[in-house]
Amino acid sequence: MKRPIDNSIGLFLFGQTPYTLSMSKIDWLEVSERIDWLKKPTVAGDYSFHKPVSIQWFADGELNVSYNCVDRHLPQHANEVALIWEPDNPAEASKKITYAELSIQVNRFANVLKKQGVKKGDRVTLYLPMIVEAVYAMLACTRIGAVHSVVFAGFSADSIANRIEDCDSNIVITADEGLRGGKKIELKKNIDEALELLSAKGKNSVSKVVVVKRTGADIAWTSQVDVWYHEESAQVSDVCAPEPMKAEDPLFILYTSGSTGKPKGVLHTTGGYLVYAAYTHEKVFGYRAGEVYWCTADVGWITGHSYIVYGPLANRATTLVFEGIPSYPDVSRFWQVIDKHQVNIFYTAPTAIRALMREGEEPVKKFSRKSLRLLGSVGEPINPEAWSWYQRVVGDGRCPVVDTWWQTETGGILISACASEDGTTYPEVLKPGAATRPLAGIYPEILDTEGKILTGAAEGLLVIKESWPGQMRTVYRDHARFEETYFSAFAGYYFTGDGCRRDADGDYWITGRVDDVLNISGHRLGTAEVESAFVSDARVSEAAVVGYPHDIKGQGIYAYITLKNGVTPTEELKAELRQHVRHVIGPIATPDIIQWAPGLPKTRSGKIMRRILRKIAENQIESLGDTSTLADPSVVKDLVENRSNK
Ligand code: 6R9
Repeated sequence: MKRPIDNSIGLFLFGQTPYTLSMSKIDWLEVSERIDWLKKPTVAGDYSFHKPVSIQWFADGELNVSYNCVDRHLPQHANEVALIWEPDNPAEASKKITYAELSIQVNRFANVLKKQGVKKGDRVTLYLPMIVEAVYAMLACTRIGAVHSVVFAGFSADSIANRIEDCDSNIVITADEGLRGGKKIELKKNIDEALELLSAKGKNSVSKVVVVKRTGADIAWTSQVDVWYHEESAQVSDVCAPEPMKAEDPLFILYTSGSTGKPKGVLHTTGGYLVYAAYTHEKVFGYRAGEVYWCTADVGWITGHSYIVYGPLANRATTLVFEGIPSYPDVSRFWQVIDKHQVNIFYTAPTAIRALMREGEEPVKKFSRKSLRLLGSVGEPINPEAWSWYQRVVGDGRCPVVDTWWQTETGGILISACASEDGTTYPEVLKPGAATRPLAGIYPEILDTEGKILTGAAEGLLVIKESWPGQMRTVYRDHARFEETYFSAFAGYYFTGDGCRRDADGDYWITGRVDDVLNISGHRLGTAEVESAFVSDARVSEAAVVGYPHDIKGQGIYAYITLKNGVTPTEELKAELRQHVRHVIGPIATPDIIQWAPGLPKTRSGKIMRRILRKIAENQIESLGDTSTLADPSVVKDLVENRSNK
């Protein structure tokens, strides 16, 4: 997919020199004034999407993120509620944390980290359930200039170990156990196991594990390493001066899956990210003071970072932190929480909507949901049926539904319907399934595979032409991978990895990933990661993994497995392999379908032809396409006959 030199776009290719942008319709410096700077920036964006790729925003500015999310609200609004915490079990008490209380907690947490030796620039790994301490810990890191890496609490010990090793973290923050859907998750045990794995490799950089008490479970304890958060926090002061940070100092690393190799550490920096998270939270949700805002994501994903923590708190919102799941104790849980806390803005994922839609309208109608004003969707394409149900049943036909397209890499929403200038209305007609329009300051293009710009109504590959403040800056410690992944397919553009259609009205419809990234229930997963988990079982010779359409998850995992000679293919072995992959990556990677494959369709040069495997998994065997270039076309016949998705 190399883009040939094309004079119609020569403006950006000419001389391949970096340029500073002055033509955008939005004045980003003016937008940057929404946050408090210790030193106001005098420059907005300075970037080049040509190699060497470099992206900077507000570079001469200085600020502190926790100050912006907490301290600056104190003089006038200390007693307003910052966080509402709703526990997994509705019988347990919820919590309301004011900005004054949040300030005390963040300062304390920051002092605990300092006491454990954390310094500016150090990487701190967080492996926490959805408890208020997760928010305190993130903000505490930003207060002292430490870089957090939040690892989703559903990931396995192996996955954590890889992430700790990659960013060389010296401190881990975890909890004894997590609670989700009434089930306990042994977080501390997973950390212990991860550190053992690292020690065995001689790669254990972690000196301290700070443990938050959530369930009070009996856990293993290593006294030189482990410290209880509640004991440490009782011994420190609740005053910790915010560290002045440069706009381009690293803020956090978040690992995400790509099409090749191991997950990459997406690096976001301080000033641009915060400006963009706050700006988009206001534009898209039209947040008004006093409203209760609820994003159901987990802080382990980018949606939790930008739209549970940083955007809402920078905007002095009341943001709801939910520990549980939509189906526990029953499938009315979301609607019950909405009534209980009088939620005005509700932001969730299509997979949850589809699962709840299957339960019918009755569990929704049991609750009034009168407080709702706006509904949002994120994480994967939303099918029109789910969109319409969300709008008609959940929103009683009176709440607009905004479908927000963005990525870990983009830091915040790039394409979505937005509130009107005064924040009160949304476009009259919102199309079910369309992400609609780019936000002000965002310049997408649709390209064909040759890199030609498609104009008007068109379908192709989605790229972004100009930088925006929330854009990732690099892959942590691997800038070459950053350039290769995002800027080499089409010179001069950020390539999103998504397919997209623009209709005659100019609305954008995201069609899904065009690379080897799966989207399972809104969670990103690389096929290569799942394949390498399979082949780490000694009985597996080769594995090829593809996605297939799944009613609830959006996409399911379909695996073709070739066993080593002499290994008998049995149903028990399938169950064991499924369990093995769960253990290596985490439950989100549980394969849905395993098909034994005596051989895989390969080209003569040995490359697996995934196109064919995808068609078989989708049960579209009429359109397998040309199989004549395969080294052994007969393997396809066997795979088709024995396919498991008929
Ligand atoms: C925010 C988030 C990013 C990928 C992205 C795309 C898919 C996200 C979407 C959507 C269609 C939407 N995606 N939102 N597809 N419509 N509204 O989910 O980040 O986990 O990095 O996933 O998710 O394929 O490329 P992340």
